[in-house]
Amino acid sequence: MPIWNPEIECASRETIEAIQLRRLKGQVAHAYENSAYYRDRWREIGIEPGDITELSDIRKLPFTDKGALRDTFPFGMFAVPMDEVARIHASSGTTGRPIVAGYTAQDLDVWSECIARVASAPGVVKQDRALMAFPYSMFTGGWGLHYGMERIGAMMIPAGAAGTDRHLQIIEDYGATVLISTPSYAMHLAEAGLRAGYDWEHSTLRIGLFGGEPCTLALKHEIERIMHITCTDNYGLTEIMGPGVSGECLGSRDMSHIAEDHILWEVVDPQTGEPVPNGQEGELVLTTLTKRAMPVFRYRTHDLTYVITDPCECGRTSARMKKVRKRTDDMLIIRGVNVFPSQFEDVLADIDGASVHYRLIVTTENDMDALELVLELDPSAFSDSMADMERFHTTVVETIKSIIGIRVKVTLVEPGHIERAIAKTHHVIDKRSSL
Ligand code: DLL
Repeated sequence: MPIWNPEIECASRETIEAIQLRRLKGQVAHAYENSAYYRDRWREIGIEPGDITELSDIRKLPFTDKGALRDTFPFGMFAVPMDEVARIHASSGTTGRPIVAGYTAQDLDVWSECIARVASAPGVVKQDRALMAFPYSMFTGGWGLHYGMERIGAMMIPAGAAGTDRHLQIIEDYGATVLISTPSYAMHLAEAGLRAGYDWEHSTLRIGLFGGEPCTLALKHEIERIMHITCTDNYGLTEIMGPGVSGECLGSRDMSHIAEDHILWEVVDPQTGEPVPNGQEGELVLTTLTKRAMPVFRYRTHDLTYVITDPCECGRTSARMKKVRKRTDDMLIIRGVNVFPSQFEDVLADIDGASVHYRLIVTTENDMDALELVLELDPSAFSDSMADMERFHTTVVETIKSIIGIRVKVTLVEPGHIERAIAKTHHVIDKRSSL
């Protein structure tokens, strides 16, 4: 598979670290000179740009979190005059003010470069025709990937949130070869196509570029199986850039290469904020190295992962982060046991007849979290026989009990019952706050 920028993506660790250090110093100086927010904060704790002499000095700087971005809404973290800001994006989240990200023309250029790398990894080339199914909105997914794909020279089909019927028609009419969307939307489109009698096997579509939400291997394989395509899952967040922070290659399909020349990564213990050894799971903390409009230092992503730096079989040497499946803030405590929704996905992936569609409903019972799993049956497992259904139900309850260690209420529903999300899927429905 082509590597977009081998000089950087395959550079030695020494080269990468030298680039990172030079850029980190530049980024700190830029923020100190041009952002009152950072200058004031660093002065309070006696930090000056000259204190950064090696990469580990990053730890002298304080963490930044969502709260800081909300408090300075909308432009308080910008470090360039407003007439140099070429674009803004925002992520709404569920509560409070949106998180705003700003980009200069140079930042947009870097962003497109990072997307071009991610898209090249599964083999996107100039001859491709890409159906954009992310909305063109304040969300970074649509515009970010659009311009990165144009950097490769691919033809963009800017459908946005046109709906499944239109998307199917567009694939057929214009011979789309790449689908860009969340994995849940891709699954939704795959199923809608099957219902409409669409012949995925002979469709022109060959690659899926997904991201924006966790994607299980089971879900990815299911989409690949139905649509007869190769999919990669790509990670990013508005605060740092949007998509393009890291991307899956076809070498190690459960890891994503980080754009290390533009982003410095750390993995810390979420409780103490102290670094964890390489390869050990913790919270991902990111620092921008080249952002002009809105530099961000030591951003607490809340995403849990681990990072390794040994070279990958795809030829890239850039550090790889394990796919993000859990966040520090999605842990549930059920009768004293700490559980993440992703654990249920892993258990269900190994049960024949369980589909990839599920919801976890959290309520409070006797002052503790109580959990119900609503699980959609795979069409192959659906049966009119009560005895068969009861047997399947018992298997699900008992497997969860033996692997995760808790007994949950399991409700089985027929295929198609669970609503499909057009954008990010929220698997957990938390009813606790309303009780
Ligand atoms: O979701 C950026 C993006 C758009 C990435 C399109 C890839 C494709 P936000 O809306 O700010 O940005 O959400 C960022 O979503 O901290 C993760 O928790 C989660 N997330 C994003 N991509 C992935 C992924 C975009 N591939 C938050 N796997 C992040 C797991 C993901 N989680």
